[in-house]
Amino acid sequence: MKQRELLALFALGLILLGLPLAVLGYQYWLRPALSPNRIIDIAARVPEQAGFAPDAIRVAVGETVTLRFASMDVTHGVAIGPGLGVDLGPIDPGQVKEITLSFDHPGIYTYYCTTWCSPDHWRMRGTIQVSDPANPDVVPAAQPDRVIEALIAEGIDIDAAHTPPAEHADISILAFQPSAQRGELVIAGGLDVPAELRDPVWRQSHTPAQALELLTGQNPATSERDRLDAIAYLWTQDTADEALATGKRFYNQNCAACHGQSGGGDGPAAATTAEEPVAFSDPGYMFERRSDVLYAKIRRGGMGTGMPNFGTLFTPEETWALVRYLWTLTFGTPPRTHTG
Ligand code: HEC
Ligand SMILES: [Cu+2]
Repeated sequence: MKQRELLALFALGLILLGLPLAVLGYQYWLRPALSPNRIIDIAARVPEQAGFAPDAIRVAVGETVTLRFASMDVTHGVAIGPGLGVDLGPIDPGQVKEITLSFDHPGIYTYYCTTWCSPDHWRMRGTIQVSDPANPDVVPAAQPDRVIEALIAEGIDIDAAHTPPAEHADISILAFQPSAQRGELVIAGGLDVPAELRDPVWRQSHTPAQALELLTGQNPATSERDRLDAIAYLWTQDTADEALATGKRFYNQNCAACHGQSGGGDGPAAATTAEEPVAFSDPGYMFERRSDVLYAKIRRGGMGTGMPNFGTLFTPEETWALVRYLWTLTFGTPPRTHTG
């Protein structure tokens, strides 16, 4: 009897141990041995415990690699940018997710966590250096950003701390929530819109407050509400649905934890930052903002404020999509009544 029990226990032990061993053996020995391409295993832990390991990998142009992400502690999420559109979604503890890809050009890409896993979550990033096999030692240079260069040439200090909204804004603006929806009707009703305000390039480098001044000069008899609504419309109208959807997806994944889902500056992680996250839903604050400066801040981050830099995660186009989405948090979604 005793012996049979022991035997049964032994058999059970073999099964309990053997199954995971077989899985591991397949994953880390058989599968790599059979795989036609290189498999790179990347362990994901909260940044306080080293984040991604490894946090830098090198790939040659044209090489096909499989990146295999395993979560070792809590639920993480993995996306790779800029501009690759790779999003593996959440990865639960013990789970493994992989992507097989290759790169056509030398460059630097970033894999990053998309789930708020810890207070240092946004530091959870790793780089993929794609180099030319002919010149493997040449580190691909970052492209200069023309928008940021133009701001610097203009003498704007992107790294300057922003002025708190209360000291800044026009009280009349704060008392009222401008609406893009109503603004369209105001403009359709015959408001005289100065040419600059119709120009997307001008709007990009000017604040709604500056636009309001021009609009008021041209339409002194119109009510201030109508003028504010018109600005709200102008600042959101040329956002294509597609860009808006991209901006929203990126925002909810990467920004809402601090800035709040609807832009109130009140996300669950807002309390962890050195400075208070900006409230994009506050028109009084946003009336004093320029789109190109918002763009630059997103790409470069705010030194010491707790605002991360996102320039290595998003393309310039993706960053603009984010800026456009921010304006809809202020002014609402533009009406979509036109077809062609
Ligand atoms: C870890 C928290 C955190 C996350 C995540 C975060 N931000 Fe911020 N953000 C801040 C803080 C704090 C500030 C305030 C910095 C300051 O005082 O100028 C800020 C400032 C900004 C500003 C500058 C506003 C201005 O007027 O100067 C922009 C634009 C911005 N964030 C956009 C974003 C976007 C877009 C994302 C996501 C892609 C994002 N933020 C993610 C914390 C965060
Ligand atoms: Cu994370």
